[in-house]
Amino acid sequence: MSNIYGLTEEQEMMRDSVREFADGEIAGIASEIDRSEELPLDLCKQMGEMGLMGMTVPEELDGAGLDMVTYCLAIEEVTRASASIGLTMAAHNGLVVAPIQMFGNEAQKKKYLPPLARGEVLGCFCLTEPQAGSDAAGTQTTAVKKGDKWIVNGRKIYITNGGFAKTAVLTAVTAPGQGTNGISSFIADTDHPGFIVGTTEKNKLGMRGSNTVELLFEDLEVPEENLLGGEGEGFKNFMKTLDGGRIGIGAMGVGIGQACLDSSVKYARERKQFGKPIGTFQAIAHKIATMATELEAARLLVLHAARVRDAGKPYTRPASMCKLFASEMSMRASNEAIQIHGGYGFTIDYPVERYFRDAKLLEIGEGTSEIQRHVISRDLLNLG
Ligand code: COS
Repeated sequence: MSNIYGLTEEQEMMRDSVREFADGEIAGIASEIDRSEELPLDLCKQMGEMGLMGMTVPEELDGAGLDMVTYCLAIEEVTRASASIGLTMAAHNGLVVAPIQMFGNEAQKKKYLPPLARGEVLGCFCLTEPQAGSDAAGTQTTAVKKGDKWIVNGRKIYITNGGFAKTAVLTAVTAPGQGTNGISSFIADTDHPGFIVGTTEKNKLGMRGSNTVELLFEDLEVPEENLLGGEGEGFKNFMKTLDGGRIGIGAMGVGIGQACLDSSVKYARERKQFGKPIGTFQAIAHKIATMATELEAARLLVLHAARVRDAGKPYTRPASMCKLFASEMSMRASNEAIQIHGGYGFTIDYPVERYFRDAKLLEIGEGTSEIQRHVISRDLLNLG
């Protein structure tokens, strides 16, 4: 197909090579990754070698030096094969590499970005706490300055990559009583004493191959030079990080949507009932038409948000819009994909039940659909 999305030759080439990699190396083991609930770390390393773990990091820091549009194309392709691997990649790039790149000083970037970008180490983003989910400012983790160190205490939950990460970015209250301005962000080495990996979530509804853990910080020592951004800027830094992350989640929605469409078209052409392929029945054909149309709309919203960001313009609203629409689209698409597959779709013999389970997380992680509607509407209404 000719280039209908206004992509550059370089963007198309990268998309095609990630597609080939995802089809060849990930798609065949996606179901096994889901069933075993184990993140294949060697695959992450391989992805690092391909430049997928530091996509927007400059080449001089061992990254691929690519733009947000290319990043989204890659996330889509990887997620189409396995959403668990797509999430691992999105959390690493969008929530760990990105804030260090955006808010880190030169020394921090030089120290932390190259190994992350090469995929030698994984990163995790530590925001969510038992009392701080949608209310991200409800953080109870504290960091107290003692000499040339910050002493961090607290508990984080649902942390993607947390069980394997070597580099963590985290938020903690440094000035109690000052609301969001009293929260700072830090880079922590996970092999320091006091960084404790707690319970690993098992039997999640979906994204079973992605690693989700509880983390405990018990007098974790963070050197003062690891403050990320200025003191009291942590909440805003993490909000800006999530704006970018949400574009990545939108791209994941497109990946799952595409997988649903591919499976549904194939099945509707092959499966015969009443002596004809079921795709000849309007009830099925129209489901596929709706799925394809909504998928295309989501893809364009994601590309738009990525382009706004690449252009250096404010992207909070387009990011939330693409995340909201693409995640809900992927939920509808996977629901309809199962319906098209009938009883077969309800079993693990076909991948559509996995798409359905994985899609649900996209409506929750990196801000629920309710939070996205809140962000979009308050930006429009401007009522304070
Ligand atoms: N970019 C830059 N600054 C931002 C921002 C953004 N996207 N969002 C908020 N801020 C700033 C505000 O401008 C405000 O600054 P001032 O104090 O200078 O006025 C400050 O941060 C506090 O913002 P706000 O008052 O909006 O904070 P709230 O406590 O009302 O929280 C929401 C806002 C609900 C949007 C936020 O908590 C949120 O996104 N929650 C969802 C969290 C989430 O996605 N978690 C998933 C983590 S899983 S990886």
